[in-house]
Amino acid sequence: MFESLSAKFQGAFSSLRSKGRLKPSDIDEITSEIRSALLDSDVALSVVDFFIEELKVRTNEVLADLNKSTNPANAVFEIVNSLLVEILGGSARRIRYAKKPPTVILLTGLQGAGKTSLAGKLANYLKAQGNTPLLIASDLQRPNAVTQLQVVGESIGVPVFAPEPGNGVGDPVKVAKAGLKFAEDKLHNIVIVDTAGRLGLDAQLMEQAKQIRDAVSPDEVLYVVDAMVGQDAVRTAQAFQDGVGFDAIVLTKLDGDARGGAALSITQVTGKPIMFAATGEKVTDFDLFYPDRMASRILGLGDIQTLAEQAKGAFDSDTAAKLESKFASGEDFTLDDFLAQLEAMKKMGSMTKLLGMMPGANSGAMKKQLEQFDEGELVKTQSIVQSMTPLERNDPKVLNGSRRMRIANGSGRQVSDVNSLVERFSQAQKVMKQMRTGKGGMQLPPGMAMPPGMPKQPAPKVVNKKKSRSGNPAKRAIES
Ligand SMILES: Nc1nc2c(ncn2[C@@H]2O[C@H](COP(=O)(O)OP(=O)(O)OP(=O)(O)O)[C@@H](O)[C@H]2O)c(=O)[nH]1
Ligand SMILES: [Mg+2]
Repeated sequence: MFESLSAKFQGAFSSLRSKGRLKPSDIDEITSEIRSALLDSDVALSVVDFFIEELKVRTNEVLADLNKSTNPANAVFEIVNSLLVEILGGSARRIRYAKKPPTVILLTGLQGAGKTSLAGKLANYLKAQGNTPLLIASDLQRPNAVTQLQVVGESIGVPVFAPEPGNGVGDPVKVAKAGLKFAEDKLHNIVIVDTAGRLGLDAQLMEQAKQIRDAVSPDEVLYVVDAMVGQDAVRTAQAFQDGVGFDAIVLTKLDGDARGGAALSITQVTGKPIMFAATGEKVTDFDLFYPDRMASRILGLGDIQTLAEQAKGAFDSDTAAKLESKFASGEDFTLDDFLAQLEAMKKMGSMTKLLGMMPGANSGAMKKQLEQFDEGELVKTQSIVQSMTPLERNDPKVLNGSRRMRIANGSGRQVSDVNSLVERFSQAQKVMKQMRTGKGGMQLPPGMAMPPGMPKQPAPKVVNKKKSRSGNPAKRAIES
């Protein structure tokens, strides 16, 4: 998902980086490229207008400073990053539990949005957190909707409250109420109410959802939306907001390859945060949504924090301890550490998904690699790093042209592959450094040593105000 948006952003920045000092016309150019990238990806016009207006204001405010910074293009990049984080809701939001259990979560959304699947994914996640969820089948519209939820419930070991079989069409509002009573009696601390969807918006659907809402007084109404739906997504979300109201959004089908920009617009348009993301049909294809991590992915920096959390189990304790002390002492994350990550990842399943979180995953060389992923490709990526000397891995700045050529030859890759790897790596490294020194603070997963991918807070407008170490900013961009 978001590959084309990501590729366009990266293309725009790659040409900006080649410019060194920036003139107002360069800013105009990148602004217009970003505008068309957003529009082409189906981002809602109002959101594009906001984004571009803010981008112009923020870059203008700091244009003089931009050219004093070590890397003017990166300063613009940071502004775009912070704007992306902003339209995605700023900070992550999690479920608010009721003071007096059960916490009631109501799922709404169009037909086929992924509500029933999400009910299972969410219940599975909450159960793993030590909760005792109950699923309530309040979709009595489709004949097999109840059975679908029962099958999901059974597969994850979560009970499902459903109307007695043979009860005809039944009344979903009564089922919801009875289910809630059942949960109170049986001391379930969370209930998840699955409701019926319709193909399009209709008054009856809204009315039924409203009645269920009023019957169970949910603590959280989640609006489930298929991220593959195009521009209609925003209009439909607004209609649901007016009709039923919701507290947060769940994006599903993020594993698809549609443009997805409309889904990215819903938060800005409705003012509601995205809480979860579904990335496949399996019950475990479920992630908490982090605006900063998503922005990081879209900008081609990958999602090293999620990667780190998932790779946690794959690191042996020695490597983990080494990385932990390294991170604590403020030492740079090096290509050797990167190599250790790759080795650890090899021990895990779903390599494509994991690699998709790597810096540059959506850029030319690596995107192709992902699409045609096989174990041999991973070995080649590793071989680029392995073809480097210890000095080069520790300090990629020494990688001049002839060293890069030697590495390309040694690893059987192109120099451009080496360049791309080094460039993405050093960008990610910088962000990690900002994380460590930044005000926002940082939370590592318990026992985990890996540096995270992006700041928790939106990045400051211009983060890089240091004087250029090299006189020529373009040269610095290549050097770094
Ligand atoms: N690839 C992919 N498929 C998904 C995802 N979430 C749901 N699906 C599939 O989408 C289809 C519809 O999902 P459901 O959960 O039944 O959708 P629903 O909103 O409950 O639909 P109705 O009950 O008809 O309103 C199913 O085939 C799911 O397996 C996802 O994140 N990725
Ligand atoms: Mg359903």
